[in-house]
Amino acid sequence: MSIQLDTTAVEKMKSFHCETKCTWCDGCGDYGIWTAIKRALSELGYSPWQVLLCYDVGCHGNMSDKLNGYRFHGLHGRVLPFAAGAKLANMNVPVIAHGGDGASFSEGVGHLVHSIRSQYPVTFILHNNANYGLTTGQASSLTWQGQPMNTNPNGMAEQTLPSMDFVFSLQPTFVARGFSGNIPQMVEILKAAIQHRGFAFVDMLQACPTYNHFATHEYLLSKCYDANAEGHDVKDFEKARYLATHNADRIATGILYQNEDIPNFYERLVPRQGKKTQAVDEVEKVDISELMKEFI
Ligand SMILES: Cc1ncc(C[n+]2csc(CCOP(=O)(O)OP(=O)(O)O)c2C)c(N)n1
Repeated sequence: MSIQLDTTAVEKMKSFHCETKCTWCDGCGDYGIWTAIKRALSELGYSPWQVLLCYDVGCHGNMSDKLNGYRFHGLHGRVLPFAAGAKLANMNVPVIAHGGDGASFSEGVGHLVHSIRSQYPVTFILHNNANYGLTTGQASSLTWQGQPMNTNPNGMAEQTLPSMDFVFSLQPTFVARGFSGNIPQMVEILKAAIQHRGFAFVDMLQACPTYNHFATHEYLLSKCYDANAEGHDVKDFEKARYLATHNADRIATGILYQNEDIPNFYERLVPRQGKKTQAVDEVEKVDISELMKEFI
């Protein structure tokens, strides 16, 4: 059997590739997510010069020099304000923001809350390895309670933050969950997320073979199933919330909730109504020398 390749998409995918040496550990889930993003953007027809990729600080953030595109590498927990601002300045550019579970559910959790309630039109990929990877296996709020970690050798005492229940409590318009071991599914999720009208929250469960010895690649492989293939209706909010939060026996993956009827933040901005230009096109040189005299 011969495999039919879309040569245009393959060439595009190569254009996203950087030769920078990968420093992720062998078996890190970031390799799979990295590949899926390249494929998703290529299959959507984008070239590197047409996209903005924003990274938080963390192991995942080291992707910033491994994937071509306009790139921004910010402060820990602060990727979303930058990504939202850039997107609102130029709505023609797809903006993908990456954050770790440490950054997104501790340092930067406030930004996540307001990004969802504001519906900034940004794709957010949560690199969910359930620990602070770059700082060598500290417990994060998504580490399993009781789990021994480098910072908590007797087991993490705090409750694990119910992240998906929390996200659903904020009335999101797009929630999906992928697994770093299933690249074709991640590609389909990312293509839908990038084209989503508002804020797209994508929980990517990822293996961290060095520090996460509980939700391992093998564990995730045995638990994850494709909810879309089982006929899940992505418009059913309550069912999606149930699937996202009941993970003891099986972990539902795929697009869990999608609502394209809610306007995003930009569409709600009264001063932008009817504008044919992007805010970035309207930047003007303004002489502020008179104003500055007030401070002398
Ligand atoms: C405000 C702030 N807090 C803490 C740090 C230290 N720090 C850098 S990376 C990191 C861990 C990142 O973990 P996570 O966000 O889960 O991403 P991962 O490395 O697992 O991909 C920490 C705590 C920092 N640089 N800035």
